[in-house]
Amino acid sequence: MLNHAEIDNLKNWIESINEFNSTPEFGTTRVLFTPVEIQSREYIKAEMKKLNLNVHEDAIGNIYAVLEGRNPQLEPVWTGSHIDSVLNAGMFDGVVGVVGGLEALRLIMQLEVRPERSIVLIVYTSEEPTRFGLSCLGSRAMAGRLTKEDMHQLLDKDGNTLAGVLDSLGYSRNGFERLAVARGSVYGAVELHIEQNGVLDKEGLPVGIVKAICAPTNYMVEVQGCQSHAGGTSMTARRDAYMAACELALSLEKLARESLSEYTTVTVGWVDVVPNAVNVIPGTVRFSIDIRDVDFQSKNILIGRLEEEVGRIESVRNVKIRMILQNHDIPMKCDEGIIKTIENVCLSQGIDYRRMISGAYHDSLFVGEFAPVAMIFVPSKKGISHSPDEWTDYEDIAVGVDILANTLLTMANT
Ligand code: HGY
Ligand code: MN
Ligand code: MN
Ligand code: MN
Repeated sequence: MLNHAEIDNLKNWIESINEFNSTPEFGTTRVLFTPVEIQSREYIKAEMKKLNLNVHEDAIGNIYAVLEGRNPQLEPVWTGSHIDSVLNAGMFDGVVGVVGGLEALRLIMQLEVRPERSIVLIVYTSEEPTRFGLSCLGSRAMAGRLTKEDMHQLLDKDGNTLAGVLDSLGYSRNGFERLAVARGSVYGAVELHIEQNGVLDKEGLPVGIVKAICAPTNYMVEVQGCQSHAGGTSMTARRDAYMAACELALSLEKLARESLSEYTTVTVGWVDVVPNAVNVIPGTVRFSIDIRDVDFQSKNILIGRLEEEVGRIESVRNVKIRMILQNHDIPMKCDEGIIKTIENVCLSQGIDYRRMISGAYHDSLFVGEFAPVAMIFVPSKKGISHSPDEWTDYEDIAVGVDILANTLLTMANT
């Protein structure tokens, strides 16, 4: 178990990273490649170098910190997470896996004998879709699911392309062609993360072991009706884009509630109403759809039914609805072997745990395409996340770090 000084060190790392925040008055905002996110990258690289880890970055800005093992030619063990955030978020999402991984490496370096395999701590670029509208850019590129063309097409709200931003920061010289990670070249990867749901908190459990990670399917929906007068237009003569959007959103919610899958969620998180005036019937409404499921087939069934609903609403409301697909990702089962290792560590440490699903996606969703993955969750107070009220006790994080360190060490000596 971590002692008080080690827990204070964790707290100091988390609070120091939280200083790099563009909305200190309202939660934490650290958007990809903004000044605060770049400063946080520099800070974490400096902390990695203080531990004598050798640090390098790839062409999309993933940061690698290597603890060299006795046999560095063996497939390494990976750990890591992200430091970018959604808007006005909490201070633990992703950061816990980065500083927890750093502390795990620090603990392992204190041991007499170095592990067989190298252990690599990774800070994945842009797990959040906040800037370019697509999640997990760094791990997606490692899995070969982000092409050079994608990087030239992904735009932020100011019209910058991801490729242009990477060029301006000098990352491209690291060779885009070296980004993809060969299947089998990583022995296994374990990510420490906050649960972002309330199961562990409610059940009073310190650790969750993730059995499967939900995958997102994201759409941008555009509803085209007819803008007209709020009073002059009778109820029968309207082609109200907003009411059509609401009907589609409620149909979507009903489909998710009826899903037979173990875990399905749907969210409409962003809405743009045109012209957004109190006495004008909206002519155009754009909104986001985020569908998550732990079962790919069930997600595809839900999507098929949603498309039927689109057709029905278009005809009864005489509107046009466009569903622009952004990503349609595949859920990831975690590796039974690594899960068993984590369970054995928990048992040997006398730490209570349960297996569970992750409703949130993580970089492990894509790392799992080329390496066996598993995740360790620590409790989120009241299940709140992606909010300034996100909280995890430092003592809980320390337990997660202890389990992570022992798991990484066991894997690195296998
Ligand atoms: O949305 C997610 O699941 C992740 O936290 N970005
Ligand atoms: Mn998140
Ligand atoms: Mn996260
Ligand atoms: Mn994540």
